Amino acid sequence: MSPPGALPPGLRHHPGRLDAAAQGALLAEIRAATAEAPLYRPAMPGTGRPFSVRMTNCGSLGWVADKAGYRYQPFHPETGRPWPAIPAMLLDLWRELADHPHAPEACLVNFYEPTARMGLHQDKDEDDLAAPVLSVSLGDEALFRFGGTTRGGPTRSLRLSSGDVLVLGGASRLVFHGVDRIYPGTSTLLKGEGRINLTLRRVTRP
Ligand code: MD3
Ligand code: FE
Repeated sequence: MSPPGALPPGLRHHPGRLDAAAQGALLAEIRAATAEAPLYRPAMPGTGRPFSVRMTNCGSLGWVADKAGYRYQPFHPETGRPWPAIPAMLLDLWRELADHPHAPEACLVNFYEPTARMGLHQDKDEDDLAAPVLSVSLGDEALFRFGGTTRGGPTRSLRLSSGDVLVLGGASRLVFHGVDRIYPGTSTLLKGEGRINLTLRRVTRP
C-alpha cells in the first residue's frame, strides 16, 4: 500500500475519525444537500471530456469545471441556485482538525461510481493557499495516491476508508494527488456501491 515511514509534513491521516453513527448523520446531511444541489458531471476545460466523478458543492462558493475552465462560483451550474450551506458537523470537524483560524467557504462533494477515477493534479484554484484542505471519505474504500509538488516524481498510496479524514496543509498543500481506484463492496454505508469524498476549502483570502 504505502512504504513505511512517516507521512510528509503537513499531511495528517485520521483513520476512522467518524464512527458509524457520525458517518450516517453526515450522509443524511449530504443527501439533503444533493436534493437541493444535484450531482452533475463536470467537463474538462478545452476538450469538454466528461469527468468520471460526479460533483456538487455546499458553501458560499463551489468548485466547478466546464469547457470554459475551472473556477469557484456561488451558484450551481445547472440549476443556477445558490449552493446549500455547509453542514454544521463539517464546520465542527474543521475547527477541531484544520488548525486554521478562518472557516471554510467551499465543500466540494465528489461521487465515485466503482469505475470512476481522479487523475493526478494539484489543487491551486484557491486564492488562499495558506489554509489546509480537509477531506472526509464515506462509502467504499479508495486508493489515494500522492507525490511531491512537481509532476513526475515518486508517489505513495494510501487506502482510504469510510470515516477517514485527511488534512493537507503546509508543505503538503500543493502536492500532486489523485484517486486510482475504488474498491466496490467494501462499505455498507451507501445504498449501493460507490464512494463520496467531501473536501472543505478556504477559497478567498480573509
Ligand atoms: C492533497 N479529491 O477534490 S481528497 C479533489 O478523494 C480531490 O475525491 C480526492 O483531490 C478525492 O480535488 C482526494 C484528498 C485531498 C484533497 C485535497 C488535497 C488531497 C489533497 C489538496 C492538496 C493536496
Ligand atoms: Fe484535489
